This record gives sequence, structure tokens and C-alpha cells, in this order.
Amino acid sequence: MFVDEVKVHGRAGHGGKGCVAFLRETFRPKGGPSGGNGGRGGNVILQADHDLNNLVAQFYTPRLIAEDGKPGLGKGMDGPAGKDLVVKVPCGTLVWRLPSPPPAPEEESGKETERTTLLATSSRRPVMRHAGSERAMEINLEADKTPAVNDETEKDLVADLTEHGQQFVLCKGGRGGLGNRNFATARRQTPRFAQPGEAGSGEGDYLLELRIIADVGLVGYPNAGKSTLLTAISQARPKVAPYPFTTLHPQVGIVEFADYSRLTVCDVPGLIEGAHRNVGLGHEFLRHIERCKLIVLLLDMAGTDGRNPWDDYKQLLRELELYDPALLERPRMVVANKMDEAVAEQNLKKFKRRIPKVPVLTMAAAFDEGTENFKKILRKAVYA
Ligand SMILES: Nc1nc2c(ncn2[C@@H]2O[C@H](COP(=O)(O)OP(=O)(O)OP(=O)(O)O)[C@@H](O)[C@H]2O)c(=O)[nH]1
Ligand SMILES: [Mg+2]
Repeated sequence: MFVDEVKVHGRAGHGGKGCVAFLRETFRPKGGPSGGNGGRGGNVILQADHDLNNLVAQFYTPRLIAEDGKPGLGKGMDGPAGKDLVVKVPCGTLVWRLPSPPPAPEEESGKETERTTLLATSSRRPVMRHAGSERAMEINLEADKTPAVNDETEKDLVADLTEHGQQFVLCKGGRGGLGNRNFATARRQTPRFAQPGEAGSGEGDYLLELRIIADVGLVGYPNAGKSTLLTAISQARPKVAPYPFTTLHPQVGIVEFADYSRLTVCDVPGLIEGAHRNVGLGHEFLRHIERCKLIVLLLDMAGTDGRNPWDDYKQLLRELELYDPALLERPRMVVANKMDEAVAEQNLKKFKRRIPKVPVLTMAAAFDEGTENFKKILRKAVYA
């Protein structure tokens, strides 16, 4: 399963409470206050890890709760701190803080219960219960008007974990309370109190969103040959098949060169007309090419399934623009695939006549024709 967006709940550990104790030892019957401090609560820490490629672990364990600090002990012993919870996420994870849901109308319903109970005790007429249920209905209707938690405008970006090993403290553990030995003074030699531990900070709902970080993004209609191309230039082995939407989630391949330099290429599912209206697989997966330095528009120049390469090209640009107009500003390359097919040459001529100024790279990915040249051009474009 591939998960690139997941809502989690984070809560740091509570600090342990301070201890109230007095030392009693042989020959020291009044050894003075000796309560130790409570331990610090554990933090919830997110850590980027390049061995992960999606957020499936957080999908199954969305409650990220760190350990509480232990209370202080007698003889001046401090309680141990709660263990930090280190959660590994893939590189390219954005962390959004979601608004906390508005508190349930407890006061209202509390008052109502009180009133109903009072009424019920004074006279046990069924009409009272009826009045209560009507009121409850009113409250429910109000609760429905509350804004959706996932509302785009309300979420707040708090971190972007891009580098392997980068950490972000999502929720900070609470401080442990001080034990009573900290409160002894010359005039108050037997303090019989200690501090309670503090609650951790940052508790709440968060949205983790993965936006893959790759150098090159492959965009095209289904069946254009994106996965075939990725297979030809890298060690990645995405599924290749002659039916649309073979690729259902993004795949990253690493292209290696003779001098050991490398670049990453991301193959995303096919994009079709109306993707912005959620046609096909929608266009949400375009978030994974948002961070690419170069966008490769891969066209099926053979026009398989009665398609027209020029229409495909225009439609792809339109869908990119509808997703995010900034994507059109990104350097891009037009690649004509399936040039081994008979009609491809003719289609290419027509296509070039329409956009004479845009260079079009030709290839037949399935037969490894033109793929070496493509790799060289990629490298030049990315490292330029
Ligand atoms: N003749 C010919 N067929 C090709 C070429 N490249 C890919 N194909 C075929 O086109 C079909 C689709 O290829 P894929 O690589 O799965 O296409 P895709 O763009 O990844 O498709 P989706 O994952 O569905 O978006 C397969 O049957 C490939 O064998 C090519 O250069 N020439
Ligand atoms: Mg594919």
C-alpha cells in the first residue's frame, strides 16, 4: 500500500511529579526533606529516513504518544525521563498542524442535563424528557456547522523534512516537577509539598504529507511509456503493461552514470483530460513532481488508442496548470516515444509544425533507442 497523506495525533509525555519525602536513617532521625524531582516527559520526534518511500507505518499507527516521565523518589532520587518517541518518515515529508477541533458544547449540554435532572426530580412528567431531547437535537445541528478539520486554508506548515537524518520535535515533553528538597529554606525546613509535573506541549492533530524529492518528473498520458522509460534508464522495475493506469502510485528510479554521479527520476500515474475533476486517478499525485527540477512530458507519438499527440500535449499542460500554475514555469522537456511505430514519423512532423520552436527528443523506450541520449540530456539539464 502506498500512503502519501496521513493524519496523526501527537502527544508528548507528561512530566513526572516531584516527591515529598524526608530522610530517616540510623543516627539521622530528622535528615531533612529528600524528595527527588520528577523525570521529563518524552518528546515525539519525526526523523527523515531515505530508506522509506511512503507513510504507511503512520497510517497503521496514527497515535504518536511518547512516554511520561516517572515521579521523583525519596533519598533525593530523581525519576527517570520518559523515552522519546522517534518516528521515521520518508524524506520529503511536510508536517502541517491542523486546527484543534472546537470543544464539544459541554457547557450547554451540561446545563441542560442539570436542568433536566432538576425538573425530573421535582416532577417526573414525560414532557421534560421530551424537552431535553429537542434541545439535544439543536446542539447537534450546531456541531454540524463546525469547519472541516482538513480545511486547506486552516492548516499550518510547521516542518519540511528533506534531508536524511533531519529531525523535528513535533511535541515537546513536559518538565518534571521539583521534589520537596528544592523548597527547604532556613525558615521552612520541612516543606510538605512538591511540584506536579508539567503537561507536554504541542499536543494535537497533524497532517503528514509526502512530496517526493526527485530531480526529474515523468508526466504523460496512460500508456505513453513512462514506466518503460524508467525501466530503460534505471534499476527501478515498475510494472509495464498495455493497459491504462498500470502505475497506481509514484515510483522513483535512480539513474547512474559512468562517473558515479546519479540523479533521481519519478514516474507518476498517467494524467488524462479532466484529471483536475478527479477523472482517472485525479491529479493529486502531481504533488510528487512539485519539487522536481525538470518535468519531462512524455508523448505517445504513435497515437495509440486513436489519440492525437498534439491534443495530449495541450491537455497535459492544461492539467499541470490547473494543478499549480507554477509548474508551467519549471524547466521542461518534450519527449516523443514509440518512434518505432509506422505512423510516428508522420505524427511527429505534424506535431513539430505546430510548435516549431520547442525541441522534441525522439525515442523508442521499449527498444532502448534514444534512451542513452536522453540520459545525457537529463544530466546536462539537471546539473546545469
Ligand atoms: N511500440 C512501442 N511500444 C512501447 C514503447 N514504450 C512503451 N511501449 C508499450 O506501451 C505500453 C504501456 O507502457 P507503460 O510503460 O506501462 O506506460 P505508462 O506510461 O507507464 O502507463 P501507465 O502506467 O498506465 O500510466 C506497454 O505495452 C509498452 O510495451 C515504445 O517505444 N514502442
Ligand atoms: Mg506506468
